[in-house]
Amino acid sequence: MTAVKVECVKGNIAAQQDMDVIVNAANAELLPGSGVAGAIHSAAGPGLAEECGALAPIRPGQAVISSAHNLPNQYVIHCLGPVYGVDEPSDRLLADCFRNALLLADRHGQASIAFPAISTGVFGYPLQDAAVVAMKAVAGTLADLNSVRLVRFVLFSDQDLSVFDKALKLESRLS
Ligand code: AR6
Repeated sequence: MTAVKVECVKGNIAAQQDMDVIVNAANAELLPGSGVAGAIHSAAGPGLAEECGALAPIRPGQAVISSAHNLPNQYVIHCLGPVYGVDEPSDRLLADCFRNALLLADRHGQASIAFPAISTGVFGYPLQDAAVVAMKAVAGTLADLNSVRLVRFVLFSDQDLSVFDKALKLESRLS
């Protein structure tokens, strides 16, 4: 097991120049959409949607990898989070997104990965609960990682950032 740093920052997931992998809060069809998916697809250019067509559809909790096209990263990992109150058990499906994305990045030998707050926008997952699920999922995956050394959560507002920061501090297995 390598030492893995986990951090939370405020920012735009599509502007993480220093990260090897960014994660998309995707829809099942891996189409551009709004929110995170819209920002990632518009920064990546139309080649991303073209490549994604062959990878879709995906199930809640699943993660698939594509190249990053015009983005400054190596790869984009697309996760379908649960729609809150519809896809059950939502906590396990959300945790699967983080775990599967981390394992996929690791299998591709990547050192750094940036996550948005999957499912907490259009999909309606309460932010505080999502933050706890995310931190537990990362902590529970650490022992299985070989190449990943930095995990970054990118939050869109100061308020969201403080919720994730608090969840990080409360997860004793994360530094
Ligand atoms: N960078 C970082 N965080 C962002 C950004 C950004 N550029 N834009 C929004 N957020 P959402 P979901 C925050 O709705 O809930 C899409 O249409 C946002 O404030 O993007 O998983 C897809 O196509 C929220 O906290 O993802 C799917 O249909 C979080 O990111 C569906 O929405 C996630 O918001 C996915 O819904």
